Amino acid sequence: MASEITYAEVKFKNESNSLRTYSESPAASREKPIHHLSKPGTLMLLFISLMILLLLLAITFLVAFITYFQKYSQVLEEKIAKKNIIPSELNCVKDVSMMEVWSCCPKDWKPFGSYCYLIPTDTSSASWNMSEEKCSDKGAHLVVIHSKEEQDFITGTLRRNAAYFIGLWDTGHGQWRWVDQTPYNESATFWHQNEPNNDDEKCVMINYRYNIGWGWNDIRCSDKQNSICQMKKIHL
Ligand code: MMA
Ligand code: CA
Repeated sequence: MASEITYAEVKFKNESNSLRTYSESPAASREKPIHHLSKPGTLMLLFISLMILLLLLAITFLVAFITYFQKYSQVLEEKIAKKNIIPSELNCVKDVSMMEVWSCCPKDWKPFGSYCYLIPTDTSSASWNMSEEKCSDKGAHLVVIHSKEEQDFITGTLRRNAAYFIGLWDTGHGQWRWVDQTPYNESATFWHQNEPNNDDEKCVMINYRYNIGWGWNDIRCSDKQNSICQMKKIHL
């Protein structure tokens, strides 16, 4: 029994001894990684690498920012240029309803009410989308017809054997919309009899039907037709 206790004491001593020996051994101390970091040369190298990395990052960001800014200002400039389309020549009249104000339309455009109209004299047909784009390039849009008087004025200037796209299109199934966001008013529409008649015909033209007169017909947007552009009068 007594010899058993002695063995336990010896074992305990041995363990604590071996621990102490390990921590104090010079070989173990050399293995500690913290010893390497404390060298001033290594620290400096790490610092320089970090600085170079940061510099590279900053340069990358700067280049990306400059590229983005240049692209953005180019898009902005184009937008402004498109908005400020100034016609080279204007025809103006003194507006009786507005004192000291001149109401102007670009040369070759016809004035009526508060709008100017470009009626094609030659046959230059294009799809509905292309026609709207051509108007938009002139600072205008495909014609929006607000009243019978306006429709009569326009048709009075058109050729009976031609057809002309107007600024009306179908956004769904009979969801008619004007290009300038004027609300579609059923009571001021001038469809030919039995038109619109086809859900695949999503764009609208105006044409003359023999013995009937002028009216609207829905046709395919890819069809090529003449077109009428319209813009608000310019006040000077
Ligand atoms: C007919 C008539 C119109 C239709 C066109 C398509 C000539 O008119 O059915 O409603 O839009 O054909 O070409
Ligand atoms: Ca039709």
